[in-house]
Amino acid sequence: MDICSLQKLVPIHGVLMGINIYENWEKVEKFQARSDDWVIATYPKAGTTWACEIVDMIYSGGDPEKCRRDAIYNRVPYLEFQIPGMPSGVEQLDATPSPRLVKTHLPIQLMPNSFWEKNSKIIYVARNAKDVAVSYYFFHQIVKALPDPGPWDVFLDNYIKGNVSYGSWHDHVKGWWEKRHDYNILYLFYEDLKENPKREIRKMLDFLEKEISDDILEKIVYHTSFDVMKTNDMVNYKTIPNEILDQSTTSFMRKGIAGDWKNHFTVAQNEKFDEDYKRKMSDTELHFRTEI
Ligand code: PPS
Repeated sequence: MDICSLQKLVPIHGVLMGINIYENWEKVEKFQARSDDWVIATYPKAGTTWACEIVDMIYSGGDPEKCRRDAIYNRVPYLEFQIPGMPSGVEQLDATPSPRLVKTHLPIQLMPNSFWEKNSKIIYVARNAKDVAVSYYFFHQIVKALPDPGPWDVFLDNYIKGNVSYGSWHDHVKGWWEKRHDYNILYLFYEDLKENPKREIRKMLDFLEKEISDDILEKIVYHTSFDVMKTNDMVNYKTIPNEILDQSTTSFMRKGIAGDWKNHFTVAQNEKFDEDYKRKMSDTELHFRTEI
């Protein structure tokens, strides 16, 4: 299979997604959620892997050895994942005994209905739009199944317009925010997790109805810190072959900070971004910090 043939984006109910996901959409739509599924939902690059590792540490009672049982993409299968020749996310999840951990980047309106029917617990993590833009740009350079991002200026323009995989960041974060009280959703922010991981992990524990000692909580904070995760091959995606994810120019675990956008946005780009942002976010109370 030529991985570059997967780079085409096609709208699914108006949201751009990889052609591979589009062609297998029916299987995702019909996915059978279970009431004891724990789901981590995000717009790409919002701290998904971080949240997945935290949740698996909670699931494993704070034992890092248990979390080394497999790579993160097998411990927390990616619901809509679909690359020919590899098991799809749906296949992986169908074969996983309960309780399962599930990763998804789907906007809320595209979530399979069974998640609402089963009232599964969903942790949504949102990250400020500017840091996501930068992280997503570098990610496009290393993932062979994503379209060539072109120069930063071009990518940023496409990102602002929602012409990227998973569509508009604004619609994604607002969509999940607006429905957070209608379903079993805990809405968290990357910047808060960065500022005070202990406090935010406590919120996860309360939401998941898990009690652990302070010692174990400290262990989870340490094991899921950026520096530790960067060198942990079970989470840094180094186990993925170069033909799919080539980390020779930039790492998946790249910087892991809030505010890196300042090193990449020009003054003009920032002004244009802010003007557009103000308009698109004028109808929500949702507030993001672009630095901490
Ligand atoms: S993906 O591909 O959409 O699932 O990517 P995702 O995991 O959502 O996002 C990757 C970014 O998250 C950063 N990251 C972390 N930051 C802080 N602490 C920890 N532990 C951590 N783990 C991952 C990762 O470095 C990517 O952000 P950037 O800004 O590119 O460094």
